[in-house]
Amino acid sequence: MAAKRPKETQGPPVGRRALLGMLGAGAAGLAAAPYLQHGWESVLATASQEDPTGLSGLLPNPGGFRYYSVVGSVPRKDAADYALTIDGLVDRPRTYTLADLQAMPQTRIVHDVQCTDGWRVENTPFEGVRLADLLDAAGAHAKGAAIRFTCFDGAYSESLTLEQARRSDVLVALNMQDKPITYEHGGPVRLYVAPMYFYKSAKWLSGISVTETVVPGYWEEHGYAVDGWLDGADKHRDAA
Ligand SMILES: Nc1nc2c(c(=O)[nH]1)N[C@H]1C(S)=C(S)[C@@H](COP(=O)(O)O)O[C@H]1N2
Ligand SMILES: [Mo]
Repeated sequence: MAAKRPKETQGPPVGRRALLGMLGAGAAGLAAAPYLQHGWESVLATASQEDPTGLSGLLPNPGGFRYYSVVGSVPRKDAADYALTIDGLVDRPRTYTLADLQAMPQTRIVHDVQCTDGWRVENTPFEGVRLADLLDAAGAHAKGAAIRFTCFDGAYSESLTLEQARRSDVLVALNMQDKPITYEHGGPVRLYVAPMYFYKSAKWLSGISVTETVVPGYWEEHGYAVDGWLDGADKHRDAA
């Protein structure tokens, strides 16, 4: 599968698969637990990580998706307690409820989803608020050049440059496959960065912070490319 993961080889030599392999190699067993519990489909997911041939990626699984989480348990949030905070280098920091986000103009994008593990789900609809609209409402400062995303799983994070974040194909998504995003897929709200590998699309999104420089996200600290462009992505597409 290494051939399908060119982005990973551009960073430091420790990719996700190597990290998982090392952590799983014995002494670090306890520390490894949250990593190895990569998702609810634990049998499939574990098979994928331990299968150097990548053949397990060909196993049938519902809808073609794997469920990924870097922690073993994630709180559930709904309209009653979900909150998305926008802060950092902005004029108007704000916290949005789910209802606030639902009341904003919605954009629907249909694009292929692609994970660096080799699986892909073609023509997947996502729908939600353009991140650009939220950034406009917040009024990013001139020295703000990047965005840091945080999640209510308490562990995952992601980043985009401000230019990338303003693209019209980057959503704070409320729907996936024309239904409210399920808990397993990162609901009620996840990021969706259509032109990049799916690791950029942070699940269980709870924080959007404008920063002066890019702060590498969770997998990027372990060797993933900060710019997760898919092959063939139009990197210079105009912002919204
Ligand atoms: N909070 C959080 N977001 C995440 C991840 C994660 O582990 N935690 N995994 C990423 C990776 S590597 C992929 S491929 C997709 C998987 O999304 P899915 O579980 O909805 O299929 O979520 C991305 N966003
Ligand atoms: Mo992924």
